[in-house]
Amino acid sequence: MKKTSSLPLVPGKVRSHHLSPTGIDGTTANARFEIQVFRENTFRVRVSNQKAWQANPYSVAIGPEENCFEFEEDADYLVLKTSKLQLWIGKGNLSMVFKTPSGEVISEEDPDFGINWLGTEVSSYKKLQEWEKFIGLGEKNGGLNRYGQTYTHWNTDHFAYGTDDDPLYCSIPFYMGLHHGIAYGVFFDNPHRTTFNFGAGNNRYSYFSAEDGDLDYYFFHDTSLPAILSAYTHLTGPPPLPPRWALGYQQCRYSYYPDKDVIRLAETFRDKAIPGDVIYLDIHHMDAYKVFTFDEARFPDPAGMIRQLKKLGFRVVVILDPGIKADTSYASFAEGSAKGLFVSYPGGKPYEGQVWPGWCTFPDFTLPEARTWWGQALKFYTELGVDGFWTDMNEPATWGQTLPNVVQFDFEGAGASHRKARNVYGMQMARSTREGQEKQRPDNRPFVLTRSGFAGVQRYAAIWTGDNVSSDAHMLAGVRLVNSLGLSGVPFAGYDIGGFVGNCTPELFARWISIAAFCPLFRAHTMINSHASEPWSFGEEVEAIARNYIRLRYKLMPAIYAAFYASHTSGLPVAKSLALAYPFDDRIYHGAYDSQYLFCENLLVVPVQSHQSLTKLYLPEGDWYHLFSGKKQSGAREIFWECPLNYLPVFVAAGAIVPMQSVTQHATDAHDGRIKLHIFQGKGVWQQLIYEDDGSSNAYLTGSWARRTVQMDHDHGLLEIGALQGNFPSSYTQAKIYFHGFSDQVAEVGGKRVKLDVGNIAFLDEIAEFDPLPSGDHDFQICASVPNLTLNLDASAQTVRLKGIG
Ligand code: NBV
Repeated sequence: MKKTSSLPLVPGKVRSHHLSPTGIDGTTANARFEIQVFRENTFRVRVSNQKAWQANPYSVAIGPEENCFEFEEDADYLVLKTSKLQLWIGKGNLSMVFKTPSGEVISEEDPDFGINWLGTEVSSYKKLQEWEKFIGLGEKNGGLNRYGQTYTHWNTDHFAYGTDDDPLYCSIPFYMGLHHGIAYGVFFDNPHRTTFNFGAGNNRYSYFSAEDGDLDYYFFHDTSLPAILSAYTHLTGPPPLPPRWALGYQQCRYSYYPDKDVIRLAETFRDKAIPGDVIYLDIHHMDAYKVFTFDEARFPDPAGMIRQLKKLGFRVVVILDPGIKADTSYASFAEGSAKGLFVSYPGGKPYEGQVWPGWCTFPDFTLPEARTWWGQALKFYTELGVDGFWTDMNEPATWGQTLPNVVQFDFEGAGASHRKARNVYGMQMARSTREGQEKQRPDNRPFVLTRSGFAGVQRYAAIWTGDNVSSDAHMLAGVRLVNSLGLSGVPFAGYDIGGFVGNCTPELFARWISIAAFCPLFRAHTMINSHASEPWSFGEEVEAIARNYIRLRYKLMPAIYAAFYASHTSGLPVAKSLALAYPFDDRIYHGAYDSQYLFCENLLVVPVQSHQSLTKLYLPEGDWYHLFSGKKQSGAREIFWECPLNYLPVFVAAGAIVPMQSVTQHATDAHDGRIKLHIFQGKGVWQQLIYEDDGSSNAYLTGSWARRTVQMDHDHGLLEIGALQGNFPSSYTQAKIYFHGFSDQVAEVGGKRVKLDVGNIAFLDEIAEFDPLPSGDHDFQICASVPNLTLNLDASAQTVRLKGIG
């Protein structure tokens, strides 16, 4: 006979239900449930076998809308319908079946044990659909398609992780599924340790489980993958626009000191005409690793040093570790103890764990008073002129150990053990750091770079992928991690260029920095005692390559800034996995191509390894121009492409408009007043936003910006530079328009015929040949004979006609 005790508990028959303006709630034989219709494309499902709900107060930023659904009932189902999504709830066992408005099944739970409990563990088992693919899930290693894999969310300090290791530092329990031309999203809003199985070790189910808490998930469906991702980001809060300087090149190392070395570092960038914006101070800036202190011997005058750096156009970002040295003579410890702000054992004794300073206590960032206290303490740094913060070790990390599960957290008054609070701790540290900056420097946009996070972390911080290793495999894994974070609501993300652990080779650094020039967060970093990772640390050839790509990054700043602004409004990433644009093209999921991505919408970046000089790549449908040579290629095919160390394969979608400007030495430095519009001949109508604001304050939130839409109607040969909108003065007084792939020689501007100029364009400078290399060793690529035109800009709209002008 079967032992019934091994069987899972299931909800059982629906016993009652009750309709409200936001959804339906009710009871079953063994559980209670609530369905909320948040938006037409966003439904929330909550089921529990406990008396009280155990909501996560941290991730969701909006509430449900009222009256946006219809309700129907028959003998077997309770049905909620909107114009985008239907949910059929089986009355027999509360199994959830999601359908499109026309009745196709999107996702269905097993009717017998779709929702079940094994002890405190709660799960949802959904039938695998034929050829179903799964993407996203935040900072997770592995390929783009997560089918056949299983993943755990449990924020972990994973020094020198392997490129298949799981879990890492950050948990975002949101994924998207695809099958039969249908896409959907699932966000499991439960902060406990969770597991996602996408058909690993079984051929029937994808399922997700939490070791405790509610089954509390959001289901999204819309007509496109970007609409689904936008709905998720809308739910968990839009990413704010970063300060413009944070989009420039950032230099880090563990650690730069003393102060004169930091100044010399900044001066070297300027002397070598290598643009740069940020220098980081890692843990050696502190006195005995005590946060909110400076080591007085290494940094006798931090304010003076920061002033000098600012004159050179550099900002300082300092590291913040959560561990507070347990030492009664240390003011932060004494204050935090007196106010009861540290996480503690049951009974109230503060928990102590070992980190840099020795035994430490940890602020309870789930306690509002502790967040406020921490935010006020940041004054120490902001008054010295520090512009940003880097929240490290916030998994929280205690020398590779995990905290005892009995340790208690406030959890906004609800109380939670470490089991429930761990995954949100880092995000709350980032939040408190952001909110502190907002208080201390209300006129400046905050910048926080965090290692740990949870769903919704994009509201507070950028993420970097922790302690990676100097290897080709890590370089490519980092690209996929950043793309996956982008598929999970976090647009501002990056990896340590050159690798944190180990010694980078010259070739690897050259390749890594070339790829990273197209990464939302552009930061080099390396470990103590490892080979330096400044752009000039690997010899003249690598320095020239690094300079070229860093300069290209700054030339692309109008495209990058517009992409971040678009991301702030849409929640879509700046580095886009090809899945967002070509979700049903099977070839983009192929292991050889699944690191390829789109940067700023229309630049197709193909990451290649350091030793490769030839690569096979996949061009999706449409035509593509090779950025550096202007050569046109047709898409929907795999091609071989040469990739010498100084030329990363980058292509532009035919039709696109790529806005650029002159090189500057830092992101807020004045350019030459010209916006350069590179238009790549194609089909149909393409648009590009030019977005400007002060780059540093929050005035953009109340309309202080300058915007223009540039539109190219390729079929009619009509370019329209839209009128300037907004009340911020534009910095561009001229537009230089480059027509790539066009054979036109004349244009009509404002009713007048104008002869187009013709010239060569090099997006990268020629690399000098260094001894003992033979002359001509380095390829030099140009876009030859590109017709172009210069226009003076004022606030009004202008039209350039290329076709039919006789
Ligand atoms: O603060 C030192 C390092 C930091 O440089 C690195 O980026 C973090 O991921 N930190 C980890 C502490 C541990 C390093 C072994």
